[in-house]
Amino acid sequence: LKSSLIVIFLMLIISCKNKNSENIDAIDVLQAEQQKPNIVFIYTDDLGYGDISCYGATSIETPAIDALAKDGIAFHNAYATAATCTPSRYSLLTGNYAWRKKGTGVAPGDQSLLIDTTRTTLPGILKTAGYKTGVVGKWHLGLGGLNGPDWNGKITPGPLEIGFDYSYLIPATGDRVPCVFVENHHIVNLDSNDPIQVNYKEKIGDWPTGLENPELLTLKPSQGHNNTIVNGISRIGYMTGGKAALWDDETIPMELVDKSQKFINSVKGQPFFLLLSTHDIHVPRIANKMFQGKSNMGPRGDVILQLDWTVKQIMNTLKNQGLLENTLIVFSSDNGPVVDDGYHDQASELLGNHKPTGGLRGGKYSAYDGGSKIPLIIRWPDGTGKGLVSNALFSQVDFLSSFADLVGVENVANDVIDSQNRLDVLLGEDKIGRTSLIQESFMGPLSYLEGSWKYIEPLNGPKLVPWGPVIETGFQKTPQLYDLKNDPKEQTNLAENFPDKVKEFREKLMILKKD
Ligand code: NG6
Ligand code: CA
Repeated sequence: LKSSLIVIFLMLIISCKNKNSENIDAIDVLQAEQQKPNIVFIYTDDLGYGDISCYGATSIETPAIDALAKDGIAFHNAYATAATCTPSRYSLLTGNYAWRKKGTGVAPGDQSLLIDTTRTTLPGILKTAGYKTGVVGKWHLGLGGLNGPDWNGKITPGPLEIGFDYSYLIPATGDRVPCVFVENHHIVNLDSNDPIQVNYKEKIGDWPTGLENPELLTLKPSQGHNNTIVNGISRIGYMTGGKAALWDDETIPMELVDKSQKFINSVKGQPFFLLLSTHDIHVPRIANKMFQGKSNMGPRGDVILQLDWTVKQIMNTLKNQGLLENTLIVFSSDNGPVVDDGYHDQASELLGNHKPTGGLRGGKYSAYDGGSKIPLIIRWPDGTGKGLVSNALFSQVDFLSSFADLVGVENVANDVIDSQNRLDVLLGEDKIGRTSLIQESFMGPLSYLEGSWKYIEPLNGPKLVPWGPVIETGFQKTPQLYDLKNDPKEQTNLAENFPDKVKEFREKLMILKKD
């Protein structure tokens, strides 16, 4: 694909010379722009390494996602940069590890925009290269200036100020207020006679809360999530007003597919980049009627089927528009899986033999691989690497520099510290990939991966996620060292056997932290 792009550019130059024209003809430029592949990046929420059938799940079928893997490359050694959402997304969009910036842990729903509007971003780079850029779905990177979002006015800065041309957002997460969509700078369907108010410190207005009125709940919280009740579900944070703007939990995926289709259809004569950031399979897991009870695993399984439906709809849209031959599709997840993440939705009771992490240790929040080793599938439009399984080491922080290369942006500014150009990995040509990478756990230690070694820095803290989900955090007072090749489940701590390695990795991590 890289070489075919070069050929197209050469042909363009030759055709210009033939015409003996000094200025490149505008139509030729347009044609060259159109040769750049569209990019559809489906970024799922909390989907585990073992949650889909093409990554080994046997209790659930995900045919649309499996088809992507069959026609593309499935990466089995790829990592989100963190074990929670906000830092992973921050890295994807900025090309930097989030722990470099304070306050990039799980963001509250009234967080101000976490990405500096002056910095290099993935959508910004693609925009420079002639792409029309859109983001649809979960944002969770904050909105608005220092005082947070002006919910009843113009909500800015946000995605449009960091390189997106269009946005249709769940501002934070499905379990955080306000439960409304934000399109570009405004809440959708907000009635000015019923202004919206949001508060993350204390109750605001008179809407019932899960704590005070549990009898009103259709889904009961298991941890936290007992503030304002919206659609029978109590959330994190308090809100009141904006009734006409409230989303319907059961149709969120349909809404996101619809807005994605509209964005795709709106682009004319330009390549496009669509970041479709699904709410599935995050809590609250409210499957549409089409999927309720269909997985035999309860809502968590049902929303995996719903996610597969989303992928199918997007693929059908691309096919029907004749765009499949010129669209690169990426499918991945922002962090590892969690079973009970705060609501009694039978996820544990009905799990059966299903292993969301595919057997990896830990899960969402954790320093162990279950926290940030994620499925990653890339389907190239020309069939490059069709059916390949790659074990090359890859980090999502590398998309920025890799896509910059793909679209012909040669110099990425030096505010991008961590993103490496790993286009050859994404093309399936480089089978080794990164030498090393860093994983960020929630509240806790960083891990340093080099080759098949993994070092987890020593840090004192609770062994299990303190608020409920039975997940090992990775906190340990002494260093941990695992040989992932022979021990992918991180069972045997080899730190005492290899003190030199521990010392070497500790120093390397320290140097990287200072960069
Ligand atoms: C936790 C929430 C969890 C989820 C997570 C963020 C509780 C008890 N748990 O604090 O439900 O919202 O934050 O998930 O409130 S993430 O995928 O967006 O990072
Ligand atoms: Ca997440």
